[in-house]
Amino acid sequence: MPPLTTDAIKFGAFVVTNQVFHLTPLSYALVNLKPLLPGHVLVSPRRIVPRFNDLSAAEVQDLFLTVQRVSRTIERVFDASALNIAIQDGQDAGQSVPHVHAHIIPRKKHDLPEPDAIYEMMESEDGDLARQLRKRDEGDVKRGRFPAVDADEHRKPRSEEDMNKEAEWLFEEMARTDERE
Ligand code: AMW
Repeated sequence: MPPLTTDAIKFGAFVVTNQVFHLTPLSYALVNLKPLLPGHVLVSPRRIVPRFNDLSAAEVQDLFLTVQRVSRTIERVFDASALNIAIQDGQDAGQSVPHVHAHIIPRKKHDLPEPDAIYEMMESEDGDLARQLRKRDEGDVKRGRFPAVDADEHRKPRSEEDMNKEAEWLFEEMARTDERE
Protein backbone atom coordinates (compact mmCIF):
# COMPACT_ATOMS: atom_id res chain seq x y z
CA MET A 1 0.00 0.00 0.00
CA PRO A 2 1.43 3.43 -0.83
CA PRO A 3 1.60 5.77 2.18
CA LEU A 4 -1.66 7.68 2.83
CA THR A 5 0.20 10.99 2.53
CA THR A 6 3.43 12.36 1.10
CA ASP A 7 4.09 14.16 4.40
CA ALA A 8 6.29 12.24 6.82
CA ILE A 9 4.12 11.31 9.79
CA LYS A 10 5.91 11.26 13.10
CA PHE A 11 5.04 9.54 16.34
CA GLY A 12 7.29 11.41 18.76
CA ALA A 13 10.75 11.05 17.25
CA PHE A 14 9.81 8.04 15.05
CA VAL A 15 8.78 8.28 11.41
CA VAL A 16 5.74 5.99 11.16
CA THR A 17 4.29 6.98 7.77
CA ASN A 18 4.09 3.35 6.57
CA GLN A 19 2.35 2.20 9.75
CA VAL A 20 -0.51 4.67 9.38
CA PHE A 21 -3.83 3.10 8.37
CA HIS A 22 -6.18 6.01 8.92
CA LEU A 23 -5.67 9.71 8.47
CA THR A 24 -7.89 12.71 9.23
CA PRO A 25 -7.08 16.42 9.02
CA LEU A 26 -5.78 16.46 12.62
CA SER A 27 -5.22 12.84 13.68
CA TYR A 28 -3.94 9.47 12.53
CA ALA A 29 -4.09 5.83 13.57
CA LEU A 30 -1.06 3.56 13.44
CA VAL A 31 -0.25 -0.08 14.06
CA ASN A 32 1.88 -0.84 17.09
CA LEU A 33 5.52 -1.86 17.10
CA LYS A 34 4.95 -4.00 20.21
CA PRO A 35 1.25 -4.77 20.63
CA LEU A 36 0.25 -5.97 24.11
CA LEU A 37 -2.49 -8.08 22.53
CA PRO A 38 -3.33 -8.65 18.85
CA GLY A 39 -5.02 -5.57 17.41
CA HIS A 40 -3.47 -3.10 19.86
CA VAL A 41 -3.28 0.17 17.86
CA LEU A 42 -2.68 3.83 18.67
CA VAL A 43 -4.42 7.08 17.68
CA SER A 44 -2.48 10.36 17.84
CA PRO A 45 -2.89 14.00 16.92
CA ARG A 46 -0.78 14.92 13.87
CA ARG A 47 0.79 17.75 15.82
CA ILE A 48 3.50 16.49 18.17
CA VAL A 49 2.58 17.59 21.67
CA PRO A 50 3.21 15.58 24.82
CA ARG A 51 0.13 16.25 26.94
CA PHE A 52 -3.61 15.92 26.39
CA ASN A 53 -4.07 19.45 27.71
CA ASP A 54 -1.81 20.81 24.96
CA LEU A 55 -4.48 19.95 22.38
CA SER A 56 -6.87 22.51 20.93
CA ALA A 57 -10.61 21.89 21.07
CA ALA A 58 -10.58 20.97 17.36
CA GLU A 59 -7.78 18.45 17.95
CA VAL A 60 -9.58 16.87 20.91
CA GLN A 61 -12.75 16.53 18.87
CA ASP A 62 -10.95 15.04 15.89
CA LEU A 63 -8.87 12.71 18.08
CA PHE A 64 -11.84 11.30 19.97
CA LEU A 65 -14.01 10.90 16.90
CA THR A 66 -11.07 9.07 15.30
CA VAL A 67 -10.70 6.86 18.38
CA GLN A 68 -14.38 6.01 18.10
CA ARG A 69 -14.23 5.16 14.39
CA VAL A 70 -11.01 3.17 14.68
CA SER A 71 -12.24 1.28 17.73
CA ARG A 72 -15.34 0.17 15.81
CA THR A 73 -13.16 -1.41 13.13
CA ILE A 74 -10.74 -2.93 15.63
CA GLU A 75 -13.53 -4.53 17.68
CA ARG A 76 -15.13 -6.00 14.55
CA VAL A 77 -12.06 -7.33 12.76
CA PHE A 78 -10.42 -8.79 15.87
CA ASP A 79 -13.72 -10.36 16.85
CA ALA A 80 -13.62 -8.66 20.24
CA SER A 81 -16.40 -8.16 22.77
CA ALA A 82 -14.82 -5.18 24.58
CA LEU A 83 -12.04 -2.61 24.34
CA ASN A 84 -9.50 -0.86 26.50
CA ILE A 85 -9.21 2.76 25.43
CA ALA A 86 -6.47 4.48 27.41
CA ILE A 87 -4.25 7.54 27.46
CA GLN A 88 -1.15 7.61 29.65
CA ASP A 89 -0.93 11.38 29.98
CA GLY A 90 2.56 12.30 31.18
CA GLN A 91 5.69 10.39 32.15
CA ASP A 92 4.55 9.82 35.73
CA ALA A 93 1.43 8.11 34.39
CA GLY A 94 3.52 5.65 32.37
CA GLN A 95 3.80 7.61 29.11
CA SER A 96 6.98 6.65 27.27
CA VAL A 97 6.50 8.44 23.93
CA PRO A 98 6.05 12.19 24.53
CA HIS A 99 3.37 12.56 21.86
CA VAL A 100 -0.29 12.22 22.90
CA HIS A 101 -1.69 8.80 21.94
CA ALA A 102 -4.76 6.78 22.80
CA HIS A 103 -4.27 3.03 23.05
CA ILE A 104 -7.07 0.93 21.58
CA ILE A 105 -6.84 -2.71 22.66
CA PRO A 106 -9.46 -5.25 21.60
CA ARG A 107 -10.52 -7.58 24.43
CA LYS A 108 -12.45 -10.79 24.84
CA LYS A 109 -13.48 -12.96 27.77
CA HIS A 110 -10.57 -14.83 29.36
CA ASP A 111 -7.95 -13.32 27.04
CA LEU A 112 -5.81 -12.56 30.14
CA PRO A 113 -5.76 -14.20 33.59
CA GLU A 114 -7.46 -11.04 34.96
CA PRO A 115 -9.21 -8.44 32.77
CA ASP A 116 -7.31 -5.62 34.59
CA ALA A 117 -3.89 -7.19 34.01
CA ILE A 118 -3.70 -5.04 30.86
CA TYR A 119 -2.99 -1.96 32.99
CA GLU A 120 0.06 -3.52 34.57
CA MET A 121 1.19 -4.60 31.13
CA MET A 122 0.76 -1.06 29.84
CA GLU A 123 2.64 0.37 32.79
CA SER A 124 5.60 -1.91 32.34
CA GLU A 125 6.05 -1.21 28.64
CA ASP A 126 9.61 -0.52 27.45
CA GLY A 127 9.72 3.20 28.02
CA ASP A 128 8.20 2.93 31.43
CA LEU A 129 10.71 0.30 32.31
CA ALA A 130 13.49 2.63 31.16
CA ARG A 131 12.04 5.34 33.34
CA GLN A 132 11.83 3.02 36.34
CA LEU A 133 15.43 1.96 35.79
CA ARG A 134 16.50 5.58 35.59
CA LYS A 135 14.64 6.38 38.78
CA ARG A 136 16.07 3.36 40.51
CA ASP A 137 19.56 4.45 39.54
CA GLU A 138 18.79 7.91 40.86
CA GLY A 139 17.78 6.21 44.12
CA ASP A 140 14.20 7.39 43.70
CA VAL A 141 12.55 4.00 43.97
CA LYS A 142 13.11 1.68 46.92
CA ARG A 143 14.66 -1.54 45.77
CA GLY A 144 11.87 -3.64 47.21
CA ARG A 145 9.27 -1.72 45.28
CA PHE A 146 10.98 -2.01 41.93
CA PRO A 147 8.51 -3.85 39.72
CA ALA A 148 9.45 -7.22 38.39
CA VAL A 149 10.81 -7.06 34.86
CA ASP A 150 7.82 -8.07 32.84
CA ALA A 151 7.17 -10.08 29.75
CA ASP A 152 7.70 -6.95 27.65
CA GLU A 153 11.40 -7.74 27.53
CA HIS A 154 10.45 -10.82 25.57
CA ARG A 155 8.05 -9.00 23.28
CA LYS A 156 10.11 -8.44 20.16
CA PRO A 157 9.43 -5.40 17.99
CA ARG A 158 7.56 -6.46 14.86
CA SER A 159 9.13 -6.22 11.42
CA GLU A 160 8.34 -3.32 9.07
CA GLU A 161 6.81 -5.85 6.70
CA ASP A 162 4.44 -7.24 9.34
CA MET A 163 3.35 -3.77 10.36
CA ASN A 164 2.84 -2.64 6.75
CA LYS A 165 0.70 -5.67 6.02
CA GLU A 166 -1.47 -5.03 9.05
CA ALA A 167 -1.75 -1.33 8.15
CA GLU A 168 -2.93 -2.21 4.65
CA TRP A 169 -5.50 -4.67 5.95
CA LEU A 170 -6.83 -2.21 8.53
CA PHE A 171 -6.99 0.58 5.93
CA GLU A 172 -9.29 -1.63 3.83
CA GLU A 173 -11.34 -2.63 6.86
CA MET A 174 -11.83 1.02 7.85
CA ALA A 175 -13.59 1.57 4.53
CA ARG A 176 -15.85 -1.43 5.26
CA THR A 177 -16.79 0.00 8.66
CA ASP A 178 -17.72 3.28 6.95
CA GLU A 179 -19.96 1.45 4.47
CA ARG A 180 -21.87 -0.11 7.38
CA GLU A 181 -22.56 3.21 9.06
W1 AMW B 1 2.92 4.88 26.21
O1 AMW B 1 3.76 3.92 27.36
O2 AMW B 1 3.85 6.17 25.79
O3 AMW B 1 1.34 5.22 26.66
O4 AMW B 1 2.79 3.86 24.86
C1 AMW B 1 3.74 3.85 23.80
C2 AMW B 1 3.24 2.88 22.78
O5 AMW B 1 3.92 3.13 21.58
C3 AMW B 1 3.50 1.42 23.13
O6 AMW B 1 2.33 0.67 22.89
C4 AMW B 1 4.63 1.02 22.19
O7 AMW B 1 4.58 -0.33 21.83
C5 AMW B 1 4.33 1.92 21.00
N1 AMW B 1 5.47 2.28 20.15
C6 AMW B 1 6.68 2.74 20.52
N2 AMW B 1 7.42 3.04 19.43
C7 AMW B 1 6.64 2.79 18.35
C8 AMW B 1 6.84 2.89 16.94
N3 AMW B 1 7.99 3.31 16.41
N4 AMW B 1 5.83 2.54 16.13
C9 AMW B 1 4.67 2.10 16.66
N5 AMW B 1 4.42 1.99 17.96
C10 AMW B 1 5.40 2.31 18.80
